Amino acid sequence: MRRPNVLLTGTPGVGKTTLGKELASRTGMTYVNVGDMAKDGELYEGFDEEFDCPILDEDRVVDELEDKMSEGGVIVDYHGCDFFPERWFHIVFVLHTENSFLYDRLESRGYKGKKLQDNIQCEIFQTLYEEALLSYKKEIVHQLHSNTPEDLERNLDQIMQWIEQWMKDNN
Ligand code: DAT
Repeated sequence: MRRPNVLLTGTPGVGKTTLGKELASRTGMTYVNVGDMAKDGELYEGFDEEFDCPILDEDRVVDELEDKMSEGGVIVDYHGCDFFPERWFHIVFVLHTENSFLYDRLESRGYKGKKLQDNIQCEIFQTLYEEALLSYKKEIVHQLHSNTPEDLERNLDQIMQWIEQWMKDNN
């Protein structure tokens, strides 16, 4: 049975991990958190002093994921999307959170100063939505509100319905 690959992207704190893990547990699909994968495998190529974070070795991430992605049924979670091969994904969801909610979530994660401001700005300017539209066909890119637990449930329902339909159409 063929299953689709789903990309969840958006600014840190918008709820990708929460949605991705729950989606995986309800569908039996495989959840991949690219940030964790990079940390575990030390897939870095330096440190960005300005943004206070390691620089992802994008080529090694792509190499390590290639086999899994070609099997299908993978949910990928990352706050970037322009370096994945376009052919990997059947649908792309960009999560969006209002600033008042996002600010609290990032603050309670320990973000402050420039890092907090940069992430809030990233969300205000819809940076990840733009990046997704430049990297994938616009027909497969969808924005989802991710402010409340009700949003989470609705997003799960919608994505599961979409997956079910995709499987009917492709098997
Ligand atoms: P991300 O993976 O995008 O960085 P996360 O899943 O770790 O985000 O979520 C950040 C915090 O926000 C975490 O404490 C859970 C909470 N959260 C996620 N989605 C939510 C939603 N729809 N409603 C309320 N809180 C949510």
